[in-house]
Formats: sequence, structure tokens, C-alpha cells
Amino acid sequence: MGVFEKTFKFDRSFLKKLFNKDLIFSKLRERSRNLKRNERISKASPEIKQIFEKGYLKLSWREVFGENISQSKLYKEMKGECNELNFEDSCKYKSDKTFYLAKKYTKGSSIVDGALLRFIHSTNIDKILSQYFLENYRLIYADYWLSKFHNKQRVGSQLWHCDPEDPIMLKIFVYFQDVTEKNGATEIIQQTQVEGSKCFRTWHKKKLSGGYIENKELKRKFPDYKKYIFKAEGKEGDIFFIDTTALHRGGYGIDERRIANISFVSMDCQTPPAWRSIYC
Ligand SMILES: O=C(O)CCC(=O)C(=O)O
Ligand SMILES: [Fe+2]
Repeated sequence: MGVFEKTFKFDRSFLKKLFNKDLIFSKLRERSRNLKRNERISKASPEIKQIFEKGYLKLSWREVFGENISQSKLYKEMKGECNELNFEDSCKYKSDKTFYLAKKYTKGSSIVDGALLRFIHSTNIDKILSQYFLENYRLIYADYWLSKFHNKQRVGSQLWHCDPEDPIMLKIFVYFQDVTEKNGATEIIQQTQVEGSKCFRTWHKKKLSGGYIENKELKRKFPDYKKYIFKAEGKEGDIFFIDTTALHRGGYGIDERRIANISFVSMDCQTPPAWRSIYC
């Protein structure tokens, strides 16, 4: 190959890279996400700041709704709806997890439970979400979960993973009983959230290793990860706000656990919602 051809070839690939539309757009999106992130942090209350910093926030029902669970009609109704869930009546969603995890709704099914929707649309929850997302959020998923003991290997979300739907996410877990390690409290590796730390990712990788990450691989990438683990243990009625772009895993205990599991993403999220409202 002559020198002119070489130059031409080099130029062509260089230009191709230079004008790679997808790359340019993804860089621009990343940049604008970062700018918004700085604005979100600067306007956030100390509580919300904790989510940016550590990846989670735990509040009691009283702190969010101004009443105890024993006084709250909404809480009692939600707990009642979740308690109706059992393995026989659970939706059989397409997964290898149905032997230990029961869910109320299949993908695409309508949510008809009044209390779950009322919780999601309450001004109390909106106040927190609006602050975190700077008003730019939408619901992508809402369900009740019941998990029970199994003595097989950890499976699915019991393995370390990051949720892949959007780089800006917040999940809400509402506890319908005390949750400890015994009934599979979620574990989070603090500061592994997207854009969230000194050490970690500027963008989530959908498949760090086939979707889930082996402990071995994690140790190699992040030798002292154990120091950063937070166990989301809490009392009945506690509400966890978790940035699940952070590495997390959960639900591997010897007792059953009942929670509401609700997921919010930014309006720029490309993933379609997993639910339909009763009105559509
Ligand atoms: O079961 C858990 O605690 C974790 C669930 C989970 O990974 C998720 O909702 O994204
Ligand atoms: Fe997850």
C-alpha cells in the first residue's frame, strides 16, 4: 500500500470516527446528563444528597407521610394488597425465578390496585421524586413482591447486578414487615451508581458479565468492595429509595419477605414502561 493510500485509509477511518453519529449523540447525552446532575445536586436537600452520594436513602413511613403505619389507611391498604399475593395466584411471569419469587403483575398487565397507584401518585412521594429528578421522571414499573426461602444457588436479582433501564433511576421499596438479612434485605455497593463516585462508572454497562457479576469478577474490578456494602435492613413501614444503577443484589433469606417494588426513570429513558394503567 502506497503512502497516499495509507493516508487516505487513515483519513477515512478517522473521519468515520469523527462523524460517528451515535458516538457524538451519546457523548452529548452524557454531557447534558452531567450538567443536569450538578444542578440536581446543588438544589437537593441533605436527604436527597445522600442518594447522590451513597446510592440510597431510608425514611420511615412517618417521615414521608406524617403519620404512623398504625394510623395510615394507605399503608394498611397497600399491605392488604400485598398480603393477598401467594405463590398459587401469583402471575407466572416469564422467568426462572418463579419458584422463589411471586409477583402480582405480569409485564404489560394493568395495575388495578388503588393503594399502590395512590402511593405512587401521592404528593408526598412526588415531592421526593421531583427533587431527585428535577421533575423529569416517569414510572416504569410497579409491583408487589413475595420472596421465600430456597436452598439453590443465588439466582436472578439475587446476584450482583445494575439495573439497565436508564442511567438516571430511583427505585422505591416499601417494607410490609421488618426486613433483615434473614428475609433477604437488599444489599447495595455504595458509590457504584452511574456518575456517583470517585471510583466508579460514568455509564452503566448493561452486561458487565452476562447481566450478572460473579463475586470473583467483582473482586478483581473492585478489591475492597465489601467495605462499601450497605444492607437495606429496616422496620415495617420503612421506605427505601435506591439508585439501582448501583451494584446491588437481594432477596436471599430464610424467611419470606413482602415488599412493594416501584421503579422510576428519567423522561429521557428509552426503555418502554413494563406496566399499563387501567385507563389504557
Ligand atoms: O430483591 C431485591 O432485594 C433486589 C431486587 C432488585 O434487584 C430490583 O428490584 O432491582
Ligand atoms: Fe435490580
